[in-house]
Amino acid sequence: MVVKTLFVRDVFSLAGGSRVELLGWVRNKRLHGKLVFLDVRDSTGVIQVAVKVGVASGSAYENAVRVGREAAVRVVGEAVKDPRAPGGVEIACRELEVIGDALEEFPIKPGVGARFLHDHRHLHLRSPKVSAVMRVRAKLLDAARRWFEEHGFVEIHCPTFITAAVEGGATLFKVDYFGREAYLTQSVQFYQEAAIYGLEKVYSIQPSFRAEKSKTRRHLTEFWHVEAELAHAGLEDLMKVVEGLVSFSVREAVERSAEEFRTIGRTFNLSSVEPPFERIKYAEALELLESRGVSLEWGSDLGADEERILTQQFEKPFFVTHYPREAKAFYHMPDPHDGRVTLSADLLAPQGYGEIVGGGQRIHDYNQLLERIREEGLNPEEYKWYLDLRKYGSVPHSGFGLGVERLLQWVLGLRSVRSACLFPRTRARLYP
Ligand code: NSS
Repeated sequence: MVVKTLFVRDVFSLAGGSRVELLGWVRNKRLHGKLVFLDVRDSTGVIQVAVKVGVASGSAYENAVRVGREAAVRVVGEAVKDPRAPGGVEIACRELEVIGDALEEFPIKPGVGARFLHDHRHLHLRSPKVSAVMRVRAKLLDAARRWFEEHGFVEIHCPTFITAAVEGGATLFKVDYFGREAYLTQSVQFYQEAAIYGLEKVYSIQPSFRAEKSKTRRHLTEFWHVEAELAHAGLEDLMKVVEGLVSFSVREAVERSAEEFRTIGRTFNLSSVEPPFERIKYAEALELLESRGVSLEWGSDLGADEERILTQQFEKPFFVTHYPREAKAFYHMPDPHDGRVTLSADLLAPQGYGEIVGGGQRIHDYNQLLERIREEGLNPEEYKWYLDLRKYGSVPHSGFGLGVERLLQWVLGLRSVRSACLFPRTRARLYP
């Protein structure tokens, strides 16, 4: 009889004695004399396999007794209803082939600490929880791409090696580029600004690098950055884009991931991404903080502590706009009605999570940009091509960057952005 190889998920809907074949890994094993229970996992779930003397072949029983956790196996048997089995179905095993044995005892066991898990991330990736996070991540980015495509944005791919800072020199990673000093990109913004003159609306999904020295739950040295830039757009247009993108992508990812959310143990209320998102000015944010007993000096950027306290007062993401010039990079457009502040907007996730998006309107006037570069003590020579963009048909334009791991941290309720990455990179972690 020809038996079709199935996924675990499909076996659950098949119970009733059908002959099935599965390819999976042994997650757990319980020995009860002449009966061995194996929990066999594949990418779609876990199912109990009962290997019983008399039902299973002799070699199947021997293999079940000796096989180690995380060995790769091929199981052939009948899917039968059994109310005692998790999920109500088990496989009555006939044949058990060991495809790849576990050469040593699998090191990940219940009770090992977070550090141990990160040191063994290459093995921990097999856990259903990590897989669930990666699936939600993929769905989120898929939804983001669909949103951009439906709204006329063109995906572009920008270089990683760069010659001048976008977001300040303090977090630049230096690399030796054939004897010249180069850096890893912190943001593809400047390249996107160049691209809008041909394409008008562009987006990119690629890694950014920052030599973040402090150890926090929100900072990686390599993170995935969703960035977009639009010609002929001001601050309000930009906020509409961010609002549309974030609400659509999160709703789609949540609606298509019910099982993953169950695995992770997270409930996410979709009303918390229902547009519109509130907009408050930086000055109002300072007042709100003051009312909570936190005083922040005008001009300082909101730090992690301030954002935590501020966002605890919100149930939905909200924009903080009009940051002071001194809190933002040189390219931000000063507000024509109040030169102390910029036409900038960050999107903050509620309930203590904090900033997930940073963006705003760019200076499009050549002289104004040159003046801001000089004011910041930067060398205009290093920004020559960027300044060039303001010489030929410059137009008002805006853009933003969204941190993929930050967004996932909030949506999935993760303690740290590290859990949102396959292999996180931080100051302290470059391995595995
Ligand atoms: O520094 S940002 O606020 N803005 C920019 O880089 C702009 N040049 C983007 C643009 O307008 N095209 O970073 C944007 C977002 C920020 O809100 C975070 O969500 C994320 O990028 N971000 C990070 N995530 C994880 N780790 C680190 N270190 C990090 N830095 C920024």
